[in-house]
Amino acid sequence: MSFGAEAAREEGAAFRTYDRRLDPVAAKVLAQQRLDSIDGLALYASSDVLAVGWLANHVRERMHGDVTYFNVNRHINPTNVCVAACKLCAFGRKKGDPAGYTMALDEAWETAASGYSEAVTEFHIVGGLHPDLPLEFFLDLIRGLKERFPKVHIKAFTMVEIAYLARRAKLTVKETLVKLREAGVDSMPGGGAEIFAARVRSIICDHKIDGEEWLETARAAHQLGFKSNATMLYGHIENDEDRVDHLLKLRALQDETGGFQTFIPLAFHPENTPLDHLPVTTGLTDIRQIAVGRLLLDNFPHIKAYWQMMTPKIAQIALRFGADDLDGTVIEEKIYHDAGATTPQGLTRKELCRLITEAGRVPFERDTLYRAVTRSEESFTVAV
Ligand code: V47
Repeated sequence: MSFGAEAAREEGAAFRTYDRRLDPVAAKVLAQQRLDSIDGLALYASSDVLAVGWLANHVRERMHGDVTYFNVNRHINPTNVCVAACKLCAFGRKKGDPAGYTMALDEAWETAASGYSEAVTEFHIVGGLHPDLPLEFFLDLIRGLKERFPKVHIKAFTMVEIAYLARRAKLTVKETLVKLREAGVDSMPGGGAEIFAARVRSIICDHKIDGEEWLETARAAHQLGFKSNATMLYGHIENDEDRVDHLLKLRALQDETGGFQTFIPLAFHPENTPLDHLPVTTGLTDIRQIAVGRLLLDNFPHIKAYWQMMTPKIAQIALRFGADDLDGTVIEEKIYHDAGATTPQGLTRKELCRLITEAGRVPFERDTLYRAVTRSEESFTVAV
């Protein structure tokens, strides 16, 4: 007897549900037709979460078989000083707060070098909207990293940070992006998208750029040839309509630019935030969010179960509910740990491979652009 994606296809595994509202959704998914907002709402409302997961897994296996991606990365958060004071955030500090920090350039470069002996292929760099650090500081930071680590891909700055840096430097977003590219930025992470709905945004992150500007900044980055990711923060005060609206806006931009690589749903962690009266999300909500993301975002190549946010246990289950990526070793995480996360600070390659293999999937070490990484001792080669 054989197992895995191919075996399931050979055996003609059939979709079954006791929720009749899922039948038209399933018919579309199996016929590879695009889902609409009504379908999205049915997926969120269905109590048959296993059926929702089956459909998402079907799409995931159609796109990737059993392959499951991970990378060896290091997070660097140069500063937590931030002018935005978002209610969703436990990481940011006002200027002058004793708990605020800002790395000197040397410190940031040393941080990049510290961690595992495993050679990282990606630096993931995000931080607060610092009122005093000019664009030039960040350009020097990136130039210094490229000089010291020329082989490492630099995935840096959310659309929110880019829009802020542009405004402070009195440049257009495009001019700012060109400068960042010249300094060595290779792609952008997906943060800051939160939920696009203005009603929700005005409560959870009222000082951030609005949803339109986030999308506009991502559009500009994609037009310049950058790849980026996209996130959605769920599990706070948003409703299913807001989630569907968010996903369909991402899908529409992806139709236009093709610049998104990966969708990463992020569960809200309320601890140490002004919204700490809200409950944490449950495992089923997290799993369903992965599945709905896979089903609505038919033009996104990858869906990431970010283990730091979901816990390794739920992320592992997500690999059978639509996710094909676990993110990476991370090494040191601040944003979720300030908000009460109890996950480890990092995982080794071996631990990530174990999670993937035990889920019946095949581990694939990727670089940021999803190319295969092959290793010998401490060095690595990217297959191009
Ligand atoms: O933008 C902040 C979120 C994001 C909280 O692109 C919170 O590969 C939950 O974007 N509870 C930053 N979420 C993280 C991020 C990310 C992570 C991993 C991989 C990638 C990628 C991107 O974290 C923020 C915000 O949406 N966030 N505070 C909180 N209390």
